[in-house]
Amino acid sequence: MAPSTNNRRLASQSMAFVLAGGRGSRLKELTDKRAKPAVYFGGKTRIIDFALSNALNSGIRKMAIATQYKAHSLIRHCQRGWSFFRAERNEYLDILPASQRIDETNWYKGTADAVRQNIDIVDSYDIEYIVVLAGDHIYKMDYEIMLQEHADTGADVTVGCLTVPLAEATAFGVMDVDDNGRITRFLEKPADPPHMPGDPKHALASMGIYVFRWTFLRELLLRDAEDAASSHDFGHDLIPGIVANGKAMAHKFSDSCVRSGLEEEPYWRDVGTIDAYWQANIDLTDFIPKLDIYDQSWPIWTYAEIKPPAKFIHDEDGRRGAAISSLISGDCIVSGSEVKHSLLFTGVRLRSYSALDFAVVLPDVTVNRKARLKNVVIDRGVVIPEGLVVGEDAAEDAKWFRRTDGGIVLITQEMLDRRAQEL
Ligand code: ADQ
Ligand code: ADP
Repeated sequence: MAPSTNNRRLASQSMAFVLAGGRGSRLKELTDKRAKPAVYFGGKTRIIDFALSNALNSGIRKMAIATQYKAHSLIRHCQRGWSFFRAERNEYLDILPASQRIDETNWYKGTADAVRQNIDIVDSYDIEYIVVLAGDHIYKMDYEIMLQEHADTGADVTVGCLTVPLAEATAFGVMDVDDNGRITRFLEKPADPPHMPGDPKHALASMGIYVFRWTFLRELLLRDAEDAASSHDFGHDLIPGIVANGKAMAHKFSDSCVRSGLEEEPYWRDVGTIDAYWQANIDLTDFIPKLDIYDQSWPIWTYAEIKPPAKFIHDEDGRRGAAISSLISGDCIVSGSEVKHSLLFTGVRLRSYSALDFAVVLPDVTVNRKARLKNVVIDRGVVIPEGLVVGEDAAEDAKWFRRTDGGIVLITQEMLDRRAQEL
């Protein structure tokens, strides 16, 4: 169980600054129209809802979201879903699009610059601590525990970290820590990452989340802005600088999970590739998923329209419409068709004789008669033509759609339109 609200002393003096400007280009066409934090995840929610819900459930009531790349879908979602903060209660949620603050040509140059360009807004929140978060990870975490650790150790920065396989560590900030948890070396995305002592298969990686005292970070940002050699990025510039000249501490996600009791096994996913995105969604269909989205003590908040319930019906020929080992959201209609090991977002319609197997189907998709789709991700609003078969012939799939090396097929409307024109 999470600590009770009267223990949330530090969270109430803190803000969450959520970095949500990155594209997430490895998600390919899924992020052609929307930034990665706005990508749908888990049936009803979007990726950014996890960071925002963590902050809210941790007791943080002041939040800012920095956006940049293809921000419209993200901004619309945050305005609709996260607009319940009330200034009268000293609660704030500000959406901070790049290029509209200091002058109209000044985009955020890096993650630290995204905070620096909004110093005046952070000042106005009158906070002691700032929790810098990435808007593009799936996990549950109680930031009060990290804040307490930060205050107890008197660190200049506390960096959230976890253990990752050495082979994947090149995509992360990788660190060495001493016996007290102090970071002694920090390498951003090293080509040849160092492994953990006594564990040649793993590295200690940054989660890209940081706690600072605001007065400390504020000064650091102003100094960094004057530094012509800096790329104004937390991972490249600020964190290595503090490791060299100040006191940087590591906060272990696994310890945090044990202390908060939120997850039995630490669960954190980047979902940065189509394979990882598909897998993390499909994992939710497991008998006991590693990520518990049903935990009432740590709800994942989102924007959701009020929709009618999901419906399963026999078609006119008397064929059963059924789903098993699947998550089916509101306003889905499964008619004379079969759904297995799949996750259907809101408003998906399945017509007779169609079948889905290991499918992640984004909102408002229609699957027409006799389509059979396996190991797929289907983008929002796609209309699957009658009789389309995907997941049985790799060469045919790769001809029209984006097929990953892992054998997952992403289907968008643009791909289907091209196919229809050329056939
Ligand atoms: P990356 O995630 O690769 O590494 P980055 O691309 O800078 O770093 O993205 C960090 C976050 O900031 C993302 O949520 C992204 O959406 C956002 N972002 C990127 N550019 C932005 C901009 N100009 N304005 C606003 N937001 C922006 C980071 C750390 C690593 C760490 C990994 C963990 O640098 O040390 O290991 O996160 O995933
Ligand atoms: P969401 O990401 O909310 O599911 P869509 O997939 O419908 O939204 O679209 C992604 C983004 O692209 C949205 O911000 C939407 O406003 C924008 N968009 C969609 N279609 C068009 C279009 N034809 N012209 C311009 N913008 C569009």
